Amino acid sequence: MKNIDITSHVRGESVYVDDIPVRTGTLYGAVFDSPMPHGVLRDPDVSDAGQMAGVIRVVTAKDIPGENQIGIVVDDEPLFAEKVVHYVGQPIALVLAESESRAMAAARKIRVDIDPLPVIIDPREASKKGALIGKPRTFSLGNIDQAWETCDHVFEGVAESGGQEHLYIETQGSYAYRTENGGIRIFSSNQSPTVVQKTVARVLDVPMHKVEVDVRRLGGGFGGKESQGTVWAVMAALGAYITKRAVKLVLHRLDDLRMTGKRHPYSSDFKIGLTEDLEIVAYEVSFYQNAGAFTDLSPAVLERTLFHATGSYFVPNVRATAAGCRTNLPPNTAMRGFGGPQGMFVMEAAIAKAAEALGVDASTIQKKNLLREGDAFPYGQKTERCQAVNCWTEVEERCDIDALREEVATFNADNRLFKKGIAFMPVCFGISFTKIHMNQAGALVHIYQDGSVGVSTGATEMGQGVNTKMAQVAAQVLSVSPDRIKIETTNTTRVANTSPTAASASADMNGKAVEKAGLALSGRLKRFAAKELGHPESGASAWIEIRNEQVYDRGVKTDLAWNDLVMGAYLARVDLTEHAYYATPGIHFDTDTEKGCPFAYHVYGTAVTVATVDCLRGTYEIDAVHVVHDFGKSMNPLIDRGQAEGGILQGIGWMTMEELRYSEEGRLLSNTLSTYKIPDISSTPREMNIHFLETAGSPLAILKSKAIGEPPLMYGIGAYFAIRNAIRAARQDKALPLSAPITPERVLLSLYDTPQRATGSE
Ligand code: MTE
Ligand code: LUZ
Ligand code: MOS
Repeated sequence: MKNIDITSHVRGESVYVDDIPVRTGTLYGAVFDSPMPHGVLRDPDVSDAGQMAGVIRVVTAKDIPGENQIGIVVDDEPLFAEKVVHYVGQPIALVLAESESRAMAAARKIRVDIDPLPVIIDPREASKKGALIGKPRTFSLGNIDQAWETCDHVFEGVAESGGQEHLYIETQGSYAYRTENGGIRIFSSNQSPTVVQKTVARVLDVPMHKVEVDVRRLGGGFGGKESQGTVWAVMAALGAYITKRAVKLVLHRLDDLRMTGKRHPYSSDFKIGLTEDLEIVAYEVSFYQNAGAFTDLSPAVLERTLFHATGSYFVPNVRATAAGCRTNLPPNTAMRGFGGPQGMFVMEAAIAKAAEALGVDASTIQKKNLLREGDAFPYGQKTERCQAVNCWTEVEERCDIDALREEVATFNADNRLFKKGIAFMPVCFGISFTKIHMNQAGALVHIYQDGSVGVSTGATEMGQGVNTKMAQVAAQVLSVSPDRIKIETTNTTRVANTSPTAASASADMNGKAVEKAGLALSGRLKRFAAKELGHPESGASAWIEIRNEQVYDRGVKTDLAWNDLVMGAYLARVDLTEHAYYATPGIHFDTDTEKGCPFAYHVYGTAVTVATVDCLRGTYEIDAVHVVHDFGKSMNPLIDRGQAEGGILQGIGWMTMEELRYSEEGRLLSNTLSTYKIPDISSTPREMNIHFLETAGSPLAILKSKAIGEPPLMYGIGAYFAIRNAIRAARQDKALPLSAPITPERVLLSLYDTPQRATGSE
């Protein structure tokens, strides 16, 4: 089934926050943010700004009726800086004016006096100075200290991975106005309506029932609107609360780039031990997470790094330690993969280092150590329906790996200035929020008198197709045409206490709630139909079936069609509405022992990436990405393939060209789209072959269709190692750093001992 939004998207009729028709008297917001990375803040001077024509109000921390606090895990983040600023881009004031341009002009007139304090932007330096967020955590398995003695080879090293900008097409934004009796309604581009509701209530000091949050869709979120969409929603709500006028706050792209957090950069130490026949027997890793200035979601991201520290491999002796390090950067946050990619990158770096030192192909080590059925992860859970080996061998066959290797070897022998490299990247990603309590969802389903259906859930649509999947579930369980289903906005008054749309689990969890509601409704309709068809006895509803909008009685088609059934049920006073609740069963985790069974299931797959490096220029192309992925029984192959392709490209971007640069004073240097390059059509792999592995799926996946949102991003790690292998084909003698992204500049520096200068004498 095609995406239900396809027509309105193509016609430009889909509504985003900036498209909502504004009410008369609407005010526009512009945020004034800290120009300094760290320092003591004197009272901001807003008088010039406040006197400008069209400016209605300048809001600062002093105007907050409730708490100046928006922390999601820990209460350490003010809405507006007060007394101290902690990063360049930290909001200090909100200007409200009659037009956006006036608001922005006024914001530029605000003056602040900041006495500088020391600045830290490096996570290792933060760790040395004890600037940690929470306590470091350690996951372990076996006995690592003894294990080293049994190793024939031990290698150590450092791996670095950079941050990543979400670059959702729709920037952060919200629209808010007051309703009667002190209520407030907020339209937001947001993955977490309930978090917005709760935080607005806290900042305004009103009960949650006064706050209604409504999300039609997001023009992309990618994790960047899991916690950080809240800030702007709360500001709009606060502005509306204070001025009693509607307030619209949509960030300009450059403000969004500067003020919001990104994927966490990590710096890590690893040590890997192998036997003579390349079995990995020991792995030790220390992660230094660059968390930024406030906690945000960093401890949860850190936790997922630990969960995925050993990637797709079974390692019997493991010690993985992770520390969240507080720096003077914008608070880094959720981004597709949520710490998982950072953990897996270090494991792959360790294997690459071992392979290079031993003179074997990394894939030999990778393949040998893949997870098998029943293997334990360091956190105690064991693999079930493990597809790691199946995906690997299937992709080897599909891409004809022997011929491919031969082709690459011949190419490399024939070419001096161009070199090719191949890399395998196996992925194993756990599905569920790692915080157990977050694994709950709800749905509200109405059948209207004409037989059409309205479905509300806690999931937000951000381009990943969750609304289409919800419509499919409802259509299937009620056995009606998908045309009869409408997916409503995500609204806190219809489905309450929702978890963010995140962790790739929204289709599963919200879908299961829709399925439950649908089953309850069809059960009720069948009981009614049984009576209508002359079977008053209890249990007779078991004879009734609804198939393609038609009622069947003991397998025989009756004259009773869906429309008449629904209308008849209504007249007979049958409740045609159902709310259902789903909580993922069987998952648990104990943070004292760091053991449990945190994931409903794992998603598996393997990618083979081929890259070509231009050794004169340092540029490269990704020739092909061949993937075999375990989608389970995909309920929507079109959407799932789109998720895989998009995820892969985003992963390639993170590992290759997307480079976030901060100055030593914590100022974002890559602050425009000319200095922060994301993959465009010309950097897309020439070929992306994504094969759906036939598997049984998981009973905890919606309709056995496994979660797909995040896992494919990690195939992008293969691009890093394919490029690295191409460089090594040119320079076997040279020790290369394990540092991502591998930008063309870095490729060039790896290829030549001395950077070539135009006037150079070399
Ligand atoms: N796809 C699109 N088009 N836009 C997005 O913002 N977010 C990703 C992924 N795919 C995203 C996307 C992230 S970070 C997650 S967690 C999942 O979608 C969330 O949706 P799901 O739980 O329905 O998979
Ligand atoms: N968000 C979250 C996530 O709060 N918890 C998670 O475990 C998670 N995992 C992936 C992406 N977002
Ligand atoms: Mo995705 S990082 O879970 O929003």
